[in-house]
Amino acid sequence: MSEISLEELQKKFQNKIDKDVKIEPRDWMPDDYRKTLIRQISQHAHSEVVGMLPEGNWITRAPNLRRKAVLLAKVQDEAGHGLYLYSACETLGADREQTIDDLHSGKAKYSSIFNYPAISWADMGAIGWLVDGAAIMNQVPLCRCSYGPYARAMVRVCKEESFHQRQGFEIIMVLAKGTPAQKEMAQDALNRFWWPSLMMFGPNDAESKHTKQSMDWKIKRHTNDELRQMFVDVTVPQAESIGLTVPDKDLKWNEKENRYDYGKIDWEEFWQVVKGNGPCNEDRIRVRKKAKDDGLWVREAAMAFSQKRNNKAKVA
Ligand code: FAQ
Repeated sequence: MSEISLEELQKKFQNKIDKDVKIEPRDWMPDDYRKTLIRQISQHAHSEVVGMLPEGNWITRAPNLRRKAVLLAKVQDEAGHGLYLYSACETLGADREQTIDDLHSGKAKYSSIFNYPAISWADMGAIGWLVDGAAIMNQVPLCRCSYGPYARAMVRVCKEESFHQRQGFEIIMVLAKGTPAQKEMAQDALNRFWWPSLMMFGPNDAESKHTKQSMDWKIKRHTNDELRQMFVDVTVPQAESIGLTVPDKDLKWNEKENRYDYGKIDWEEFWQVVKGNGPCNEDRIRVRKKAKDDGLWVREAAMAFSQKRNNKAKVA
């Protein structure tokens, strides 16, 4: 059988990208394509898992049984998203243990948004409405990502995120229509989560070092600024419809461009949070490490059980 040259492999790969044919785990792919996917998918997986913490804190404090059951299901969904994503990452040859160790050592990133504290029940509404809302805006286009396992994982993730977004909006809407104190709580949550939610989309296009290449490879389908703009355009009318005010004095409808103009994002704050200096960074990693240590006996027991079953099967 004749050997396929590197040039031919690259051509075949590019052909698939051009024709929107998915790249699958056993297909040849450029090293940098693989590296970019491992970076993005592992960061995404870490975000889902660290993202369980702010809401997880409120499960025991939910105001009634219905709210508790819904929040519990939502947080469990995020754990599931982490699992699909760690699995997608493994199809690229990444080692899951190593990936998680990189999170714990501070080498790997996760979304900046989860380094902000959730201090009131209204924050559960704001997280579902704004954080899941931003996540959906970013992830729906990822369902068309060129890498098959990531794209397919995103289909289910987006369905679940859309339920999360609605449950969050319902919480905030009920508070916004409640007593003056409840409305104030809802407004306060919006004030604290608005700007960090806009930061979730990443640096401005001019500062985004990966966007151009990721768009060429059809991993990303929109730039960071395009997605941020779509999020603002969809979310501002939602806030208005429930009588809340978006905390941006420069926010204005731009008739000519058919979109909102919005104020300047504090990029200094963003990079400080990404570098580990946000209000909750240390605590988030401490809790994740503890969860790994505390769960060791469960993993050992599962391995021992599986070993025992394998041994029995061999004897039979
Ligand atoms: N936080 O060149 P770009 C969720 C980093 S899931 C921290 O623009 P790229 C569900 C970036 O990694 C939320 N770091 O990078 C949920 C890069 O650093 P590196 C997570 C950030 O990859 C809801 C550097 O800055 N979603 O919320 C952030 O082209 C509620 C330069 O940036 C995903 O991960 C940030 N916000 O674009 C769970 C979606 N932004 O790696 C629980 C998939 C950028 O060179 C409760 N990811 N950086 O060291 C993506 O779409 C992309 O990776 C972007 C960044 C858009 C996040």
